[in-house]
Amino acid sequence: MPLARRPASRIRVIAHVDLDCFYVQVEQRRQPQLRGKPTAVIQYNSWKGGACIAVGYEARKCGVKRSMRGDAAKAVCPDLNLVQVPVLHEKADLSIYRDAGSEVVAVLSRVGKCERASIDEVYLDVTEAAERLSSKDLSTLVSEEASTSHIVGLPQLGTKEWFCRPDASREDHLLACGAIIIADIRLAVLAETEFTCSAGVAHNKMLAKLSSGMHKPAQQTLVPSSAVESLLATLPISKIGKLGGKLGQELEGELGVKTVGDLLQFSELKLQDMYGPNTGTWLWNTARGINGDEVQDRTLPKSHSSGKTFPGPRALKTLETVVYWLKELAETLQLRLDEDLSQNNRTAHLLTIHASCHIFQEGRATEAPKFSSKSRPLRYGVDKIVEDSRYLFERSLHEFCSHQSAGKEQSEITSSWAVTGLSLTASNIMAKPMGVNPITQYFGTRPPVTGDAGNASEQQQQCPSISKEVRLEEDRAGPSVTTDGSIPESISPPPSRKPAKLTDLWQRKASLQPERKEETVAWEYKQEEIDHSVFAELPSEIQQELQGRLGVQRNKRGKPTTIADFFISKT
Ligand code: TTP
Repeated sequence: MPLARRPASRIRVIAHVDLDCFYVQVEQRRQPQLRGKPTAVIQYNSWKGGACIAVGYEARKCGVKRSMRGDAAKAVCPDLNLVQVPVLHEKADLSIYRDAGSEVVAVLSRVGKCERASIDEVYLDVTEAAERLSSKDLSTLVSEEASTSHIVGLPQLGTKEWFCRPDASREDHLLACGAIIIADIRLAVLAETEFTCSAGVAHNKMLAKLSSGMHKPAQQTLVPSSAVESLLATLPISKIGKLGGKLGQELEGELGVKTVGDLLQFSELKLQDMYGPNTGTWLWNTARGINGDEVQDRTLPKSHSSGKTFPGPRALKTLETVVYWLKELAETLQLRLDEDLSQNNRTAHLLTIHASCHIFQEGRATEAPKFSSKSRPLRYGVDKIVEDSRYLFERSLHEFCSHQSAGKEQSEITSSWAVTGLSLTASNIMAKPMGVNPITQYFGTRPPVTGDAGNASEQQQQCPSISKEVRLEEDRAGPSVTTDGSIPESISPPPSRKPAKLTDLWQRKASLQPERKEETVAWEYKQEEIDHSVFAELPSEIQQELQGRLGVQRNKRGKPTTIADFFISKT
């Protein structure tokens, strides 16, 4: 449910930064011969050439789309380079992408409060830096990159003039300062990581997020307050994250609302009456572009996930195969949990299982309800995660199948289930309290689930056959919680400290940076053991030393004047 937060009392400058075709950029950095060539990244599995999960902009020009399978993509673009996501333990290993995202977060977090929203998206609150910049003469500070910013409601030609006009309102002036800061930090991201990103700059998170994708790749868009009404007037409600699902369908069905602007005709009271006080106020605010959500100071992930899809003939049809994969997923999840504990001193407290499941009757998939996601307190240890997730899976499966077989005699039921996606998520992550051993506190927090549900795994499952064991285990294992079923992003811990090297550009703006307290860390390393992926996570002084010793070449290429130039020069 969306939360109606009070709008901020002071003018804020918020950016949403989104990396362009992220996995493709990571692969092109690993294999520079792919730069400028049509490239797509495919998910691990060979069915019809694998699913495209990221498509480079050159490939998009040739008609390749994310929804395509590799074979279909090759058919529309024969020169397409398909790169498979790295594989570990028979499933996708996203660590290179997570680490690459962490490199970017380390750069972006220099300009203000930084919230890592997904593997390749970050919110930044740059209000303080913008306020500091606002007393300066902007005409000398607008870089070429900043002057290419798009301003909603204004022709791009006049961008620099718009930034520097003397009669600008305080709101617009701060927005211009924010745009200068964000353009510079995007250049720094490019110089230090080789990745281009796009950004939206506005007075709140909702508007910043809406605008970051308006001009891609490698560009930024500003939303002045004066443009909000016309921007929202024709914006389909599905473009607002929280209106994409059930609430959006209800608004359309019950009020005939198709665009955000359509909401303006309803009073706050009416909306509260229909959708409750909180959601009603949130809808009323959203229609006016008002959003009080704070940028959270969070560069670490909110959750860890491990998942796999089993499309078409690979669907899992027995409990035995499901448990096999739960073990694989649990191993990866436990590794991530261990890493988070040792690097960040954090522990997760909730385990959630998500699955996509279909019912087959006489060999054909039938309409079935959503397989509900379920959660329970997380116990550390692969065996315990397997045990608990199996229990949750069986409960959901029981509900799923009960719905299907309601009102039928046992002899009439000829359906079987097939799982096409499975994922485990560890969330409710908190700092380990001082003086408490977080792992031991999880051992034995409840009696282990000992029921022999394994009997049901021997043959292909027909729906009703599991119900008894599931009920048995439910009695022993206590309640579980149904969640909303959304699959959280899986992102890894970012570096514990920021790289020291700043671009020349950034040095010019050094006065804008908020002060950060440096920690003292004892760190031992062997030069030959330093892997590229951990470079950004090293203490800054060691990075500098290594840059000298290893002769890191990445940043030495000629500097493009705008990020879009760089993008074009790659193509
Ligand atoms: P997105 O930001 O949605 O897309 P993108 O970065 O590839 O392209 P764009 O320039 O249009 O923003 O997703 C970020 C990465 O997440 C993407 O590169 C691959 C991965 N991803 C998946 O693995 N599965 C998915 O279904 C989606 C949407 C993304």
